[in-house]
Amino acid sequence: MNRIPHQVGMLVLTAALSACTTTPTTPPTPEAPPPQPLPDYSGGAQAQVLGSFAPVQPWPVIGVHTVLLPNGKVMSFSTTDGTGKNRGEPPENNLNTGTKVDIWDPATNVHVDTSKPAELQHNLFCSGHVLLKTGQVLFAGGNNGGAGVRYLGTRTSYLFDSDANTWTRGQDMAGARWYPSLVTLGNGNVAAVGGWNDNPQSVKWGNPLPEVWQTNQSTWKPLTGASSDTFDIASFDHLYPMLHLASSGAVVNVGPGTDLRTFDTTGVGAWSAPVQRDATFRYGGVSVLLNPSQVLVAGGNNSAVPYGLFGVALNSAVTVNLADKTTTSVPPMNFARAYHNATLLPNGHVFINGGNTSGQQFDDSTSVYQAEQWNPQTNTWSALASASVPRNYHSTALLLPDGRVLTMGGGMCGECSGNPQINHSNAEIYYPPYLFKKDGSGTLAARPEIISLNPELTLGQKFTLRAKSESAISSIVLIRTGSVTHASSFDQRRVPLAFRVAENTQIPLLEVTLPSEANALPPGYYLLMALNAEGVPSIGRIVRMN
Ligand SMILES: [Cu+2]
Repeated sequence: MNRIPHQVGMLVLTAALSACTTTPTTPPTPEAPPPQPLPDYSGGAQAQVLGSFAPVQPWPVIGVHTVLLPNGKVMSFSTTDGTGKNRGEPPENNLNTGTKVDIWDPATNVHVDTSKPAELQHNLFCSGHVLLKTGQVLFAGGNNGGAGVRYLGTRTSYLFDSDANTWTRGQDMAGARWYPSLVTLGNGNVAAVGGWNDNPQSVKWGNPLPEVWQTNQSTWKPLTGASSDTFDIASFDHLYPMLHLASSGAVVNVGPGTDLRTFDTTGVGAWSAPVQRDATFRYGGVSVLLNPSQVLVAGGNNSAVPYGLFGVALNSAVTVNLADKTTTSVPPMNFARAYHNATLLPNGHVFINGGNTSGQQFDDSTSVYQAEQWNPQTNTWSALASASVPRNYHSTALLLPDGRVLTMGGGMCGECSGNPQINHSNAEIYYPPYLFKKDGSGTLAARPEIISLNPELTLGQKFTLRAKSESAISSIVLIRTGSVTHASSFDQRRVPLAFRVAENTQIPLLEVTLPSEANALPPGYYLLMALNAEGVPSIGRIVRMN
């Protein structure tokens, strides 16, 4: 995937701003260079149904955290020494040791070690992170070592600029966070919620005070009216809480505890009274926004104890209506899973991989190798291909611009009780069924190609693109660029777009209309993909919603 050159982006932005939003804007010429097609790949006769995992490839880090950058490259990182060996050290030993960071270019398969201990002096292992509308990645909190039976968070924030490859320390937060979640709001600010504090003496371990990163000012604003202290019983919902921006503009917490709560981020902030989602804790489960008012919550460990050490993995799944906070059961997954990953695909299916059935954190002996997907249209799960490597606690999955899913990591267990082989510094790239011809040949299908595009978009705007395709384009979607860790995919969102054929020429000109609601399409970066009549997606072009 080639990046959008900055100069082109600026020219296009100027053009977009000067154009009336009610008339189609003209695609820029010359357009950004088109992305490279995938090399030949054979997935076997079943690939059109099951998809296919490519051979395992080594990875320079254990991919505990991963972020798709605006240039189409993939950042992944783990703790300082790459194994987690020092993750339980006391703070004085663990501070100022930096983070091991890798940046991988899917187009060339080249890795670059981007660890910069002079600039990044803290351990971002166990932080929360999202890609801001500015193009910088925001990191909040991290690992400040262990204290007795538990870990401590950090108050630090960092910004990574992928143009300059530089790290900048941001304003410290009011409180520390280990395992926080971040969620982007409709105005482009980012709420940071939960995580454990940095006070070894505290009875309650969770950080009860949400804060909002004010993107334009680069400052944190504590939301003093939204203390979650009252529901901090076992700090359970402070460990990577499942948060989603609803169409109302509020954030809804759908887990991993049993309750649903609405979080109003305006003014000083407020939490609504809880409503029960279902009776089971779902630590290590996944939650996926299906549309602006509905979330799928699947699997997890049914343990009321933080860390989920004494539960058992669940196969059950529910959907939650974010508007009225009602819960509906959906059929169970094919496998019970905890610490799995969920990835929204361009066709709207939810791809699930990894996890184990025991629900024990570093247990590879009960790994689920077979992936599966949920089709929200038919409300059914279907089994997919099997991976070769366990992907459990500390594994990640990320949709690549080319429509494949990068699955990696797992482990990072420190001394691992003498079992270091559960540290998986490798990756397997999954080719979903839509990439293959439907003739049983196992070879890659011809793909639509977006050949002309304005990479800077505005809410409510109509814009045009040209898409080359052997069959008619059936859908055009935006998928938020991914930012994943600990079974959480922050801000994951897929937005189908209305479009019409404006010029039925050999390479048709399509006029696309963007939603006008910022809460349905928050500012930031998305993959724009066009799917043909057979459901084959184009390679995604990275665009920015302003
Ligand atoms: Cu962790």
